[in-house]
Amino acid sequence: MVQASSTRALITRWLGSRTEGSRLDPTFLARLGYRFEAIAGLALRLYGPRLDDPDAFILRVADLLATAHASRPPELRAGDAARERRVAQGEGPWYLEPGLAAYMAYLDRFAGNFRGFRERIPHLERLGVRIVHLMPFFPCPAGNNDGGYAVSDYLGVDARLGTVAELAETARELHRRGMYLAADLVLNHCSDEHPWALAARRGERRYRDYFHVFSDGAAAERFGRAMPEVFPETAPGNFTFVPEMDAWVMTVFHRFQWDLDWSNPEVFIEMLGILLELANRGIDILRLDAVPYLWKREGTECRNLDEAHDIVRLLKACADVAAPGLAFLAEAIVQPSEIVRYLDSGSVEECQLAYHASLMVLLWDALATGKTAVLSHSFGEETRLAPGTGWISYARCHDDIGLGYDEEKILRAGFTPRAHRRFLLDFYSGRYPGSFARGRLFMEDPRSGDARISGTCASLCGLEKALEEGDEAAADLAVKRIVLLHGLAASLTGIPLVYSGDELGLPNDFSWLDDPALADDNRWMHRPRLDPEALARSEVEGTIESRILGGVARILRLRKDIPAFAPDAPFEILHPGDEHLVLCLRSPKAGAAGTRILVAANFTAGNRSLRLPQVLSGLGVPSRDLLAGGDAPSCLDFASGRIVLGPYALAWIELAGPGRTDGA
Ligand code: OTU
Repeated sequence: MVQASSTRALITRWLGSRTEGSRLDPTFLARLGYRFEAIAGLALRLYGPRLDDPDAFILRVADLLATAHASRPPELRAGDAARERRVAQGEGPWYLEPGLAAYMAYLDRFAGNFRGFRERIPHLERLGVRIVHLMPFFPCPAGNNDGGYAVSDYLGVDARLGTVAELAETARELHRRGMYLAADLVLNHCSDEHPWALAARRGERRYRDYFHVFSDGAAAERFGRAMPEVFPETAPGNFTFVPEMDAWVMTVFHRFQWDLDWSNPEVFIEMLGILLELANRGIDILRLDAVPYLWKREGTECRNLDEAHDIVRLLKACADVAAPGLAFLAEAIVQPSEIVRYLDSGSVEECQLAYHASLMVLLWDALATGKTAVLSHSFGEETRLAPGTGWISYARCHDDIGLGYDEEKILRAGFTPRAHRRFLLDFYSGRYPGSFARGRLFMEDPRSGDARISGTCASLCGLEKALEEGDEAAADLAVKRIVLLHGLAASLTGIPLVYSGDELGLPNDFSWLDDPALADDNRWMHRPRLDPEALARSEVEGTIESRILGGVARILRLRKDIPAFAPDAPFEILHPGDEHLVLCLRSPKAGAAGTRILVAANFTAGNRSLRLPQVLSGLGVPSRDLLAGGDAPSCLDFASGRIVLGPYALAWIELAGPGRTDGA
């Protein structure tokens, strides 16, 4: 281990080795000095045993940081400084700025390409989102490439979508409008057509070592024994036999996605260089794809291992030196207690944002059952976060909905876990009698009976069925459900995220079945193209599209100016004694001005009434419903203190007067 004193010696040695030593940017040097010990410590912990010359490795990392910082465009450096200033002045990190909302889209499906994207920005502004996640836009193999998550060149741009220059220009354009760009770093695996994989196939030792390769099939089998399968139906097993190499390569996702061996320090150096270069193109948030899978150890599930966390810490410490404006978003769709570990990481930071996968599942649970016990009892416990971190709260994304929550919570809510799971799968695949949903099962595993759920928000909420049956009342309820889910994502905690097409209520898209490259992956049913006609209809008052877009936009607009809805403002779930309602008390952060808000949601198609003084005893006096007048209205009667929530209504009741002062 390098000790503190030798750390200083090492940094001095490094400065001496740089010809431009004296010309290095002082801010850069200050940042490097501040992080150097953490970087050296993590690098040695991860790679020490594999390094002949640990000092040389650490100096290489420092070199990379210096080079990346030197080529960081001036406007991005100015942005870094502004973001650091915010924090220094006590305004908190930029990505937790109150009012931010996010949108995610496949560039081709949303706008054709980077050039078309520019013309779609007004749509995003109308919706009220300021963070845009453009999903993988990198070169990838033709045919099945897992929606671009099989990357063949991390620093290129898929020619069908545009050029590297257009990517940087898109980032600049977004920044000019006060918006931010999020993009993927697909760091667990690359495509089997990536030059590293091609070189490994040719037998180049250096590159073979970039992957987990087993010449002995039995050894691979042993290694994988405890590893779960991500796509059991279409990509069973965790290894693929590669004839040219006469060996088994680890492929946890698809056979064309080769897992990188992050225990190899050269893989770390490669990925760090890529990360810093992407940051220099103006990306503000890097979504760390499949981050739980980074480290593998025989005999384990090869998920959520401590080393995976150390890798993220090391990457973040490095990014903080060369591109300190950059935030990491953890894509860790794992158990709630494991997700928070990517955020709450002790003294060295890890990710700043993470998908609130548990909230997402809990919302769908409540919608199917019409009961909120599982949500109300689980949500709070899993959601306490470290300062400076926040959730991305969402109803749908491009992936399936997995039902991976703790069985104990289901039991506590009075359900039998197995039967409950079966019910949810039947409900959302439309098999359950009376179900309004039109989804499909994804990755059904006949051995375990497990499956996940595919379908767009609208189709799962009943819009597809209602329109097909020409049932206006049912369509009306479906619209309310869609707005309710987005409204809760916008007001329970975190930063709300809208998945492209959901703001227009786009139904399942069955064209995926006609494309052989997509046909075995039904997640494509909920990745519709942004239909220009639906977009046009959204501008016509009274249409379904305008009601959904209008409803969601209104919620995002109103939320923007409510301090209690800052992403990291406190919340508390209240238990109203009505199993069909969710009640959540939001308070402005300590020291911030603003009133408390009671978020109230009805998960049934009927009216529910509630006596507020009872649930609010001592918490404050209801003054008005900030959402009143919307699509699913509530009715607040001051005299009696009673609120009537209409079908699937959401209310934001502002509280005045006496109340507890925690957080306020
Ligand atoms: C991610 O999802 C992406 O979001 C998917 O679109 C990709 O197919 C996949 O990675 C491979 O790149 O299993 O069902 O805990 O759950 O990484 C989706 C994280 C997935 C995994 C997640 C993965």
